Amino acid sequence: MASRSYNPQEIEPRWQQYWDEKGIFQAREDSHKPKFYCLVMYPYPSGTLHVGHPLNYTLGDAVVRYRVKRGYNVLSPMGWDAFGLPAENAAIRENVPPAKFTRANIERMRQQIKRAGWGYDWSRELSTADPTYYRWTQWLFLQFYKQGIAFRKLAPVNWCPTCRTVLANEQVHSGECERCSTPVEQRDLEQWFFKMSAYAQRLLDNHKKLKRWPERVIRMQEEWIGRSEGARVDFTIAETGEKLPIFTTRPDTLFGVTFMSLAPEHLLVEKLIKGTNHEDEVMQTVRKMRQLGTAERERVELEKMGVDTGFHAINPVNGEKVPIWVVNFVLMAYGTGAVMAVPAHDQRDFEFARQFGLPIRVVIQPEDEELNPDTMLAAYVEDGVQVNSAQFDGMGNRQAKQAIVDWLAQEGKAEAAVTYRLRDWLISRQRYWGAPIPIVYCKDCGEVPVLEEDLPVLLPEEVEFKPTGESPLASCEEFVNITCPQCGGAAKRETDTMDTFVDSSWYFLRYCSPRDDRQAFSPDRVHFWMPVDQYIGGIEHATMHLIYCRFFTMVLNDLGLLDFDEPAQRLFCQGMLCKEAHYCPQCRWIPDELVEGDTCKTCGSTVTHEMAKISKSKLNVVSPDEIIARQGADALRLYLLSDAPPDRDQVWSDEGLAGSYRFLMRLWEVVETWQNTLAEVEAFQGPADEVPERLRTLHRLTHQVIKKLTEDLEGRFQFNTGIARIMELLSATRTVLNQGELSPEELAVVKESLEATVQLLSVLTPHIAEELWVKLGHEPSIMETPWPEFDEEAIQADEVEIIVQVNGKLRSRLTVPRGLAKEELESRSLAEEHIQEILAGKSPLRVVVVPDRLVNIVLGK
Ligand code: ANZ
Ligand code: ZN
Repeated sequence: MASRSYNPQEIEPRWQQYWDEKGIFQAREDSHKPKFYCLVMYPYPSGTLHVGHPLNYTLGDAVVRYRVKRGYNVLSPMGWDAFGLPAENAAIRENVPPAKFTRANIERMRQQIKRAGWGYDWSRELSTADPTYYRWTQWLFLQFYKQGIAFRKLAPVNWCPTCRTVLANEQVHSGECERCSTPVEQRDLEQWFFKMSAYAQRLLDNHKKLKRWPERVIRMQEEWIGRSEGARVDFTIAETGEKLPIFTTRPDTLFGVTFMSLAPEHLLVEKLIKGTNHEDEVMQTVRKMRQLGTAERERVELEKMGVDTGFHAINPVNGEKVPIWVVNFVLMAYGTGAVMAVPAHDQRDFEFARQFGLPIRVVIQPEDEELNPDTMLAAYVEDGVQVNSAQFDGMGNRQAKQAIVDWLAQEGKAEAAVTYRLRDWLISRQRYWGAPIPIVYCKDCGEVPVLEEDLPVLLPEEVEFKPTGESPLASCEEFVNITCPQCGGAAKRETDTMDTFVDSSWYFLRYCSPRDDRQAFSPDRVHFWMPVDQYIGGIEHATMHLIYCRFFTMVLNDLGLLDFDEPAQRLFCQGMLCKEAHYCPQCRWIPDELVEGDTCKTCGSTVTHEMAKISKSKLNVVSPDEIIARQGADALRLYLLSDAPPDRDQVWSDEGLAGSYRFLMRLWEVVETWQNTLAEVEAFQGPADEVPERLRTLHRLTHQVIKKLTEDLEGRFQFNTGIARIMELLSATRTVLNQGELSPEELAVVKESLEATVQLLSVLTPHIAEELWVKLGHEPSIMETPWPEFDEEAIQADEVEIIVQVNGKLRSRLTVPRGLAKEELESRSLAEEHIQEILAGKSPLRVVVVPDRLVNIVLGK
């Protein structure tokens, strides 16, 4: 038979079609087999695969194929996170309806995904923008609404006074409207929320159930949830007698308070200064402060602004009156929006006090130096001893925290309190391309939920996308005007749509029964498949999505709709792919092709290079399509997994990709060259001690590599080192083959190694593996053959390390052949140099020998 060369373009589509026809990845529910649900984060249908996807999906595919071979019922679904801003922007820019734009993108990306050969059960495909899906997103909203978990309240939004519209955060550029450059204001509007703050503690407590989530993700979530222990302390406004509660983590510094700080949005601000003669002046500054968003105001480098209200607060510990200021670094959404300022012990307060000439009073002294408020260069934030603190003087400050709160609590002026950074989830978007919030407003009945049987609230497709800045839904009369479900009177629909993160908070449940038109998810199917056994996605989702979907699962558990409260057993987050990007001062970011050395080919300017996360904006993208067309999907997959541990960021290298391709060619050639010779023997299957002497090493290596890959696929995911070992195994096999003159017994062992190589690769580079499996004389599909088992006996090195003790103390180690006789072990130990020194000519009383483990030499006194 003429030798054929490796041609991925020919073999890959053929095997993809074969798997498809055989239904290899169709989920089955066989009650005699264990189940495995492998979920990869579904893509946003932007039009082309993002470079992050191939790594994510290749990892998932390896796990899926491994479980299929292990005989599990495997669920491996794929779908589309189809709502969102880019489709809406394309509609405005190019005048294509978002639905059409999205559908076309899905078609294209489905083809791309299929061509990469990742195995999915396409019969379960879903799109969140499909009414058959968002009907249930709306239904879930109604369940949340009934329980008070979905609710409406005033919240600040970005408001452009010129366009008279709400802006998304993305539409605000350095504090200005992207359309008209008017400074954006923060305005309070009625918005929809999910009560996620009520789940803050449970989200933290449940971390103990997530033992198989990356440590890094748990840390990030803890930070995001941001639990702080401290106290709520009530100050009193001197002029009005009103209470002014604050949250502090440092009640030990209460005697050091020299002023109070209010957030610019604090309700008291306007109330206090209304009608005073400095109202206008103060409000002007306050309005300026309100313009900045939360994130900007939290930055340490923020330029501090403040204004004195002229009012005072009474400190409950000593009755002292301190001025009340409004400052830009206090956030309304944290604690109570009011802060007791202690410049001596808080850096921001310190800087503020210095800037505005406010007093600084030290109340905690370090052990080894005396702080002087006039000469201090920074706040003292460490522990120390209380001073200027009345009866608490001399107490350690940690102890004082508790003591001061206890003392104030007796008079009802304070109580221990816990605060979280985690906010309620603002889910309403003043946007078109999302699931409409199923609520109507009736002038008689008020806020009324849409009846469940009237779902879905369909998103009208034929709407006008004129760039007025107003949401197209609000101007769509047929959508807005409706009759009230309660009284039949005239009513108006809510025109806000839901955040797309709501869609992705439950898609994994829908995959269990994606065509069910009677319920969001079938309890039986969910019972069978959930929780997800392995979730795989990018580290950029460590907080938002991975907290939202946990929150959803908990709420559904509380509603009795799920009997578990965490969505995924095991999580793996892959790192990001980076590549050199080039910047030309004239042409800005330019692609590789337009660079020669340090020169821009277009304009001749000197170019600078930078390693950056692969992104369209920096023109450093690599196209999976082109690579697959050139070197094939298998080479791409192998490269992505072989380059670095997949949880780290990796740097793209064309050279690395070429190396993976060469490896596959080499493997192909070995099988091509030797298939006839090997056809004459059966692969070796016997016990390790029947392996011909000359092939012991190869046999051992084979089983070591099987073990390594098995552990990676069971969840360790260190595929880069696993692949290195597979490569090592192939070279060892070639070396043996090239030595020639192998007996049939020896050939059998070679065949075992080569078949193992192909078997291991069947989950990493599945197309070539299928093809070579047939060449090695088997029926397809390799996917229907079991994963190779490793033989522990064979893995054990033929040599063992023996511990040599003298009077029970470790004195030396020896490496000897496994199974060495007792007498021989004893004499070798006694002859060892170091032991000879210790013996110093004496002969031992006794020698205890445990073969393959230790020798203990007992010496007399
Ligand atoms: C007085 C004090 C003295 C504070 C001191 C700190 C040091 P974490 O740990 O992040 O929870 N704070 C309270 N509410 C705030 C708000 N809405 N905006 C900005 N800052 C606020 O931070 C808690 C501390 O942040 C609180 O403890 C309060 O300042 C401030 F030597 O109270 B502290
Ligand atoms: Zn009504």
